[in-house]
Amino acid sequence: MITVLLSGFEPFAEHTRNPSWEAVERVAAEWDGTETLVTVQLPVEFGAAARMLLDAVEQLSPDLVVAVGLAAGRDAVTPERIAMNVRDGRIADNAGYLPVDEPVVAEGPTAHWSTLPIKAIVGALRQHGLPAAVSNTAGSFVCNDVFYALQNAFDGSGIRSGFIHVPATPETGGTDGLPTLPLDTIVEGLRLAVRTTLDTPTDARVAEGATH
Ligand code: PCA
Repeated sequence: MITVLLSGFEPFAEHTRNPSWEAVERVAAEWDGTETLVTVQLPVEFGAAARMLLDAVEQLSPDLVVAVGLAAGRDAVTPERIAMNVRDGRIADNAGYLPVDEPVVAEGPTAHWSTLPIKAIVGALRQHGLPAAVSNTAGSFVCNDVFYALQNAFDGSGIRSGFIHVPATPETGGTDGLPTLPLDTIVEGLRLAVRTTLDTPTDARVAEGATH
């Protein structure tokens, strides 16, 4: 039995809702494959969010982990290429913590690549008429913190993991003047991203190029 762990986040900053959580819940509830999809909602807190995700990993031993977060202002579903070993908040996290130029993992490598087939995911979404693009930075806030901790934990394991940022929806709040996508579109995009990853052999990632 294949187990897929999906994470989303609680609301933060000016946003009253977080579509990353709403979408992963729906992807899991509506999944029609033979795989088991499990979801976990993470706090928007440096360190604590990553610990919660890695605790779930330890409990479930998943075959694939896809962490999802909101990137308000983006207009496409964006698989992240690279996680950086830095915490540098523009705003404080939900626990009031605002790190400046700290590492996620002391003495850890500068960065980790995503091990999701990010180009195949973008291709699949576009083929279905959904807006998608590779992103070259997950920022330096809590999403990148979780992404880096996840990739660091799985480094060399052969288990696929990565991070996808999604745009705001019209219901997210605090998005005046920013682009939004309907939640249904985000759900369909994430569903396709998981399906594509499951259907793309690990070797195909290497064939596409070592950096994704
Ligand atoms: N987005 C934030 C943290 C939680 C979320 O959904 C980020 O991009 O870091």
